This record gives sequence, structure tokens and C-alpha cells, in this order.
Amino acid sequence: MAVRITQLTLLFALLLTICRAAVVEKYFNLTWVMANPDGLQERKVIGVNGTWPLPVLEVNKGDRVIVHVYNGLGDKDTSVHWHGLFQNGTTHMDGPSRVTQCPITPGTSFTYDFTVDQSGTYWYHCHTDYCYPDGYRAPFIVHDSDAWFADQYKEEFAVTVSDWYHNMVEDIRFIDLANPTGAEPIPDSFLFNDTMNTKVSVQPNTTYLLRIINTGAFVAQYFYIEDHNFTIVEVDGVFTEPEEASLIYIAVAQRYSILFTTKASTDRNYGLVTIADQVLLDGIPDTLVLNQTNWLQYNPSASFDPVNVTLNIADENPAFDDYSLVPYDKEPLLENPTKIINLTVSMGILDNGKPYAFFNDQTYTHPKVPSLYTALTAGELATNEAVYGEYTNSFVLNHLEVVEVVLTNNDGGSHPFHLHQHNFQVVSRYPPYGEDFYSLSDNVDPQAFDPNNHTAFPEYPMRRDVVVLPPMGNIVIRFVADNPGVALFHCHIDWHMQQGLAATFIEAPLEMQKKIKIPEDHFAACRAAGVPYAGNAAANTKDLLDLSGQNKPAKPVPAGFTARGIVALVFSCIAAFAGLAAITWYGMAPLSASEQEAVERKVASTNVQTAEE
Ligand SMILES: *[C@@H]1O[C@H](CO)[C@@H](O)[C@H](O)[C@H]1NC(C)=O
Ligand SMILES: *[C@@H]1O[C@H](CO)[C@@H](O)[C@H](O)[C@H]1NC(C)=O
Ligand SMILES: *[C@@H]1O[C@H](CO)[C@@H](O)[C@H](O)[C@H]1NC(C)=O
Ligand SMILES: *[C@@H]1O[C@H](CO)[C@@H](O)[C@H](O)[C@H]1NC(C)=O
Ligand SMILES: *[C@@H]1O[C@H](CO)[C@@H](O)[C@H](O)[C@H]1NC(C)=O
Ligand SMILES: *[C@@H]1O[C@H](CO)[C@@H](O)[C@H](O)[C@H]1NC(C)=O
Ligand SMILES: *[C@@H]1O[C@H](CO)[C@@H](O)[C@H](O)[C@H]1NC(C)=O
Ligand SMILES: *[C@@H]1O[C@H](CO)[C@@H](O)[C@H](O)[C@H]1NC(C)=O
Ligand SMILES: *[C@@H]1O[C@H](CO)[C@@H](O)[C@H](O)[C@H]1NC(C)=O
Ligand SMILES: *[C@@H]1O[C@H](CO)[C@@H](O)[C@H](O)[C@H]1NC(C)=O
Ligand SMILES: [Cu+2]
Repeated sequence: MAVRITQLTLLFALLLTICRAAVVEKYFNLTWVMANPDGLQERKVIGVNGTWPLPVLEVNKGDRVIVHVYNGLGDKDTSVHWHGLFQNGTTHMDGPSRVTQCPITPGTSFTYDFTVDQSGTYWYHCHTDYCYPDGYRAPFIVHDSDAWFADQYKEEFAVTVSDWYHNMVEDIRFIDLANPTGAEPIPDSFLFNDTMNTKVSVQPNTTYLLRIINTGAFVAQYFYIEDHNFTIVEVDGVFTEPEEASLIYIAVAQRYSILFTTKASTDRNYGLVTIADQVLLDGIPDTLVLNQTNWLQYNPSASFDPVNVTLNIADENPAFDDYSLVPYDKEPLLENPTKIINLTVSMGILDNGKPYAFFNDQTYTHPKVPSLYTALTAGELATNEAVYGEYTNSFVLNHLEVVEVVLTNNDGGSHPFHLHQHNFQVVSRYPPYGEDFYSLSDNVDPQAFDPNNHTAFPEYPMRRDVVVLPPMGNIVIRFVADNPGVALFHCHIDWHMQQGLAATFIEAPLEMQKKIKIPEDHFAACRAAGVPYAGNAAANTKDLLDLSGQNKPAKPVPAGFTARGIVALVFSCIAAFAGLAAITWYGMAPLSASEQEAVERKVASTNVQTAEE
């Protein structure tokens, strides 16, 4: 009898889920529109149906989402990544161009169709070449009435924080001869919810849920509420045990949900304060305002004052350490990984004189055939990493195995790493959290992870889908390969992504071949784009191990050349051929000591690689 009741309850729960599930269908007509979100400069941005900011998508857990995208841009390819959604069984709906689909070319349509079995705070953004910094990003909220904190707040808000550039991405010279050190473009301003001076109206004595998403391309931001503490309850779609905090650090693509309770009195308003992490910026122009005040509006007739802040706030008060969070489901530490992937991050130049980023000295170069289509058309050979090409940093994962990725940073900057199709446990981290965690001083040697000497792994490791790899430090993450598909793993600083800081995890390719059916409009997109959709990375369908003709990056800097030498050489060639006087100023500007050191370190390691070949 007891068993029967349990079964009935389960059946009822299942029916309830099915009945509650709705179909959310949207039509996106992407076109250029004008916007001036910082009040400083009007510029072209990517809009949906002629408007920007883009629509906030709100669905319930279990809903099916169908988005028909029409590319009305006229001059740019596009796609949509649903950041943080696992796409379990629908890896072809994940969005990155040339990985799980072909780019959507101007004048064509493409339909995304998937079911959302998660809850929490996500976002969607373009994932084709450089495109989301041109405004193509917005929140994607998945409500869940079963969330453990669902009855603890009266109302909820979602806001974004982001860096903002006045120039179109295509007009910013970054992977460029004029920028041999790979200095990232400095934003022109920082937005709060795609605008400024936002007032969030609140009642006294009331608890709210605030979701915060960093939709920026580059810069992490500190966030706090003036004179209010709060409780963290979710990171990146993972519900957590409640943790009190007063300051959080939100790297690009990360999300937090916090509960806060308003004060009893309505005599004044309080600032929602953001401070950009200046450590990431190579220079701060006088015109760039790093701190912004928006407000909890208790009283519209009280004043709205900017909050005085110390810009290097972390020196006074380190932000909450996400590593200490415990997921609400208390998923235990994943043990005994059977696949270990070591990835070492470095930055440097190739022999074309332009700046790139590397995993294990290899910059990612997209394959001719999107890796998913290679996995689906390579038969038994789909389990052979070679078919995905030499320049895609591809790793094949076996179905259901425990995967460990050991990330070591040979670079003096921090990098927020994102894994598609999963969240992961963060099981180890070095250096320990402290004041200068995000800004390790120069002259520190990179610290590799030592499997025989590390701090104890947490019992219930924090999980999220974007984690910050600290400067010169290391991070170890684990997940179960239980989601057959092609999962990109990359730095979410869009500039670094474009420099090739990416790897491809080909998860259970034989399972994919059994389960994944590509809709006809996805192949139509390939034909329209002139992108082949069968065969290996070089589009060879006969001999899958013959990769001749595959896309290749520029070559490593030849042995014996210093970084300055190669820059000078390339400059003299360019100057001779084209007389591009305008760009010589940069070649003549002296490299700073740390830039020089960074470039030389890279050249030294590239030389080792060349010698081994
Ligand atoms: C965009 O416009 C189309 C056609 O008018 C409409 O059907 C659709 O609902 C609109 N989409 C959004 C997201 O507003
Ligand atoms: C998209 O919007 C543009 C500009 O308003 C319009 O000319 C075009 O017909 C629309 N296309 C579709 C498919 O809705
Ligand atoms: C944030 O912006 C979105 C989209 O423009 C808007 O719908 C929402 O109300 C804003 N949130 C707040 C708290 O102002
Ligand atoms: C916030 O928490 C800190 C540490 O527990 C405490 O010292 C401070 O008084 C709290 N602030 C508010 C406004 O409650
Ligand atoms: C808020 O709560 C306090 C104590 O619970 C009460 O004294 C006060 O009147 C309340 N304020 C308002 C505006 O409701
Ligand atoms: C930024 O901080 C400075 C220094 O405390 C302050 O004077 C200024 O008003 C703040 N600006 C904003 C927009 O909050
Ligand atoms: C902020 O700083 C300004 C200039 O130093 C000062 O006049 C103002 O009173 C300060 N505001 C607060 C709220 O402390
Ligand atoms: C990863 O690095 C560890 C420690 O250096 C080494 O023992 C192991 O063999 C490496 N594994 C792979 C697959 O490269
Ligand atoms: C283990 O690592 C710690 C911290 O990096 C280091 O100080 C210590 O010397 C190491 N111990 C051994 C036996 O290598
Ligand atoms: C994907 O779905 C399968 C069941 O169909 C489940 O076992 C697995 O845990 C899911 N993986 C993820 C990442 O959601
Ligand atoms: Cu990066």
C-alpha cells in the first residue's frame, strides 16, 4: 500500500509538471538600432524587432522554449547561446557558431527549440565571432516555485551590469599589429541594467530577491547595497545554502541571486553600488567612471545621492569568496576522475605579429566543419580526437565518466572560464583567497597544481558555470560527462575568446549519434553560409584522418627572435608594402617592463614548442 501511494504521488507530481509546462514561442527579428545607454554617445546596437535593450526572457522550469531568429542585420552573421542551459539532448541548440551550428547569415532564419529543466538566473547572447559587445545580450530567467527560498521574498528584480564601448566591435583594433601586447580595449563606460541612474522601488520591512548578471565583454564588477547586507541563494543557476555577504565580485557571465530585507524607515534612499575591477584595465582614462550609483528607492521625494566609494574597495573589504558556497543539493565531491585534462593558459604573439591566447601553447582556430557535425558524421572515428582537427583543442569524453580539468594560469591576468552544457564542481584553487587574489603582483611564478600536494578537496564543492582562474594560479574543476554533446570551454572575456582561448569537449560522440537529430533549417543555414556540414575538421568525408586543408592559425614565432624583433620585422614589412604610417606609433612606443617580460616569457615557451616539432 505504501508503495502504491508513493507511485501515485510520483505520477501526480509528473502530471503536475507536464501540465504546468508551457510552450514559450518568440520571434526575433534582429536589426541594427540606435541607442545611447550611457548618455554620452549614440551608437548602433543589435536590436530585436527594432528595440534595444533586448527582451528579458522569463519562463518556468519545465517550459519548452522556441525562438525563431531572423537575421535582419544585413552585414553580420549571428547565433544565440543560452548561457548556462544544459541543452540536455539538444546540444545542437546551444548556439556557438562553427561548434554546434553554422552561422546564421543575413537574410536567413534559424529556430532554437529546447526544454528548460533547470531553474535560476541565465542569459542569452550572440556567439558568432565578436558580436555580443554590440548589445546582443539579455537576461533569461527560469522561475521555479519549488526553489527553497521561493516563499521568502515578496517580489523579485533582475538587473544586468556590463562594460560598454562606444565603438562597434569591428572598429576596435584588437587582434592587430598595432597591439602586440594584446592590451584589451578599455570600455567607455559601465552600465547598470543597460542604462544608468536606475531606481528600484521598494517597500519598507520587505524582503526581495535580486538577480544580478554580468553581461559585459571584459570587466568584472564589485557590487554592494549601501548599508544593507544580503543573503546569497544562487550562483549561476545553482541554489546554494544561504550565505550572508556585504560585497560580491561578479566576473563577466557570472550570476548571483541575493535576498535582502529593506529597512523599517523610509526617510532616505540607498545606493546600489557597482565598481569596475580596475585591475583588469591596462590604463584608466580620466573620462572613465569606474563606480556607479543606482538606488533602492524607499522614498521618491528623498534625495538620490551618489555613494562615495574607494575604488580599490577590495583592499578594505575582500569580496565574498564564492569557493566557500555549498550547493543546496549538497552534491558530494565527485571522486576518481577517469579523464584528466591539463590546460595551461598563456598569452603571446604569433609570427604575424598579432596577439593570441593559448591553451597548452595552442590557439583555437575554428574548424571548417562545426565540431558537432563532425561528431555526427564520423561514425566510429568520432571517438578519435584527430578528426576534430589539430587546432581546435578537442578532447573526447566518455559517456558518464568523471572529468577533471586542471587549469594553470601562466598569465598575470585573471580569466573567467565558462563550460557549456554543465555546471562543474570547483574542487581546488590556488592561491588561497585573500586581498590580492584577483591581482597577484608581478614577479610571481605560475603555480602548477600538484596532485600530491594540495589543500583538502571540499566535501560539497561549490558549483557554477563560470569560475575565475586567478593570475599565476590554478583551479581544478570536475563534472560528470552525462550530457552527450559538444561543449565549448572558454574564457568568457570576449576579447580572449577571439584570441583563441577555447577548447572543445566532445562528450560521448557515439551516444550523440544515436540521439541527436539535426533539424533541416540548421543544414539550410550551413548551405546559406557556404559551410560544409559533414566530415572531419577539414571537411574531408572520405579519409577522416586526412586533415589536409584544415584551418590553421599563424605559426609560432621562429626560434631566435625576440618579441620586439618580430614586432619590428612585421612592422618594417607592413610599412614597406603599405606605408601604414598611422600604426607605427605603437611599434615605436616602448613596451613596459612587465609587457616586455610577458611577451618574452611567451616567446620562450613558443620556442620550446617549435623545437619539439
Ligand atoms: C517581433 O515582431 C513579430 C512580428 O510583428 C511578432 O510576431 C513578435 O512577437 C515580435 N517579437 C518580440 C520578441 O517582440
Ligand atoms: C525585420 O525588420 C525589418 C525592419 O523593420 C523589416 O524590413 C523586415 O521585413 C523584418 N523581417 C521579418 C522576417 O520580420
Ligand atoms: C531592467 O531592464 C529590463 C529591460 O530593459 C526591464 O524590463 C527591467 O524592469 C529593469 N529592471 C529594473 C529593476 O529596473
Ligand atoms: C553587515 O554584516 C557585518 C558583518 O556581520 C556587520 O558588521 C554589519 O553591521 C552588517 N551591516 C548591516 C547594515 O547590517
Ligand atoms: C516596520 O517594522 C517595524 C518593526 O517590525 C515597525 O515598527 C514599523 O512600523 C514597520 N514600518 C512600516 C513602514 O511598516
Ligand atoms: C564615485 O565615487 C566618488 C568618490 O567617492 C564619488 O565622488 C562619486 O560621486 C561617485 N560616483 C558615482 C557615479 O557614484
Ligand atoms: C561624499 O564626498 C563629498 C566630497 O568629499 C562630500 O561633500 C559628501 O558629504 C560625501 N557624501 C557622503 C554621503 O558621505
Ligand atoms: C596532467 O598533469 C599531471 C601533473 O603534472 C601529470 O601527472 C599528468 O600525467 C598530466 N595528465 C595528462 C593527461 O596530461
Ligand atoms: C606543498 O605545497 C605547499 C604550498 O604550495 C608548499 O609550501 C610545500 O612546500 C609543498 N610540500 C611539498 C612536500 O612539496
Ligand atoms: C541529462 O539527462 C540525463 C537523463 O536523460 C541525466 O542522467 C543527466 O544527468 C543530464 N545531464 C545534465 C547535465 O543535465
Ligand atoms: Cu581570459
